[in-house]
Amino acid sequence: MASAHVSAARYGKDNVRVLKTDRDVATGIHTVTEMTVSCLLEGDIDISYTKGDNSVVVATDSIKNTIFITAKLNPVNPPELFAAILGSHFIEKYSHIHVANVKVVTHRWTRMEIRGKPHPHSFMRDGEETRNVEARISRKDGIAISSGIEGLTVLKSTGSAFHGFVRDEFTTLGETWDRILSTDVDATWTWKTFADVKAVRELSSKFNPAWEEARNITLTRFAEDESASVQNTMYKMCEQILAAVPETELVTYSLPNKHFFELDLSWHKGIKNTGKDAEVYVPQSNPNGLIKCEVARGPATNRESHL
Ligand code: AZA
Repeated sequence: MASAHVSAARYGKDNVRVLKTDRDVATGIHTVTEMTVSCLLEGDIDISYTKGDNSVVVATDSIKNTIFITAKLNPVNPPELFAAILGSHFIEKYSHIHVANVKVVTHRWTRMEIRGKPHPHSFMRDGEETRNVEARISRKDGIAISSGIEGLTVLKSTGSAFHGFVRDEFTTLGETWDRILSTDVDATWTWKTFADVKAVRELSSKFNPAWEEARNITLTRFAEDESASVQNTMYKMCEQILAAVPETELVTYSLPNKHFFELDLSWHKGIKNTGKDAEVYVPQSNPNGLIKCEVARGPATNRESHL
């Protein structure tokens, strides 16, 4: 057998679904948080792969149990703090575990408005958008957290152009000064590294406003920008989030360009349905453009990309 070694390994439980209720007895107002959690551990675990020695393995079932117990004993909101508490547990309890990679996907349960008033205990799923947190809790490197939004689907029916691009023998796309723009927003903002869970706790009050700010900036920019391209609009969003949340150092967006093709209907009685007369479009499911960017605070450096 050729000489080989484990050059990287991590394991744990993925897709752990948790719902936590918070019941305010005084007011009768309930809050619900539904999350899908992943927790993958790294450390001195090579012998479980190379020798079948399970003495170093914290079973994935125990990792799942720990997620439930941690959710019971701690706040799950903000998810950044929950992720940090969960990951820190593993490196504190097991001396041979050096890193925990925690992902928390929080699903939307928006409080219902009933008869014009927020209902104390009824909620609705208003879209597939999620609030995501990815945390790497490391004995050596501290706690790296990035927060994000995924699956926020938006569309604008004007205020978007795309012209001046390369024209050569491969080009069929026409220039446009007015088109439909639609995308599923996937955005992340990365926080300055935290020394430990105490440092995360100290910044705890910033995480929810940052998510609100990033979501608001995304929607407002999308709606109000006279877009020259997806590239240009997303860059403006990144810049604005970095300015609004000084504790962040990096923002990324990944935006599919969901195309809506104009349809020539002139074959039917000369009907006009293109250019300024376009009303009926054909939504395309694929292929789609995919535009990504990462914007870092300060001048350019040779840092590794997160895309
Ligand atoms: N960016 C856009 O905004 N629209 C496009 C592109 C692009 O790179 N390519 N085709 N259409």
